[in-house]
Amino acid sequence: MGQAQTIVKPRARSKTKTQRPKLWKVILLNDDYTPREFVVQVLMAVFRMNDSQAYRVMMTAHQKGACVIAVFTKDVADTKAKEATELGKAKGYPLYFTTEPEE
Ligand code: TYC
Repeated sequence: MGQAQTIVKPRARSKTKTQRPKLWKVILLNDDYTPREFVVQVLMAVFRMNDSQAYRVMMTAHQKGACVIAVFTKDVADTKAKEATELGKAKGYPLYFTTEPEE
């Protein structure tokens, strides 16, 4: 009697790659009415910046029209942009934060 042969079929290679979630930018837009100091306070409160970081971001938006603040998952970006925009709205300022996907 011949020996039984066990044929081991190679298993398909697992192709599970970890998908990174797409990140979204939160962008601060300039306007002519919101006081600079208030913009700085909102950046510190919502985006956990220190005062020199917040001042630099505010001045960039002030001079260039807009400034990317940070990137987050979509949910966090949307929530923070909304929260920061609401803080301005509550004071009657047109301060506006928007989001857009990273390439
Ligand atoms: N341009 C505003 C002013 O001169 C200050 C300001 C800066 C407002 C940045 C919004 O995103 C902004 N009072």
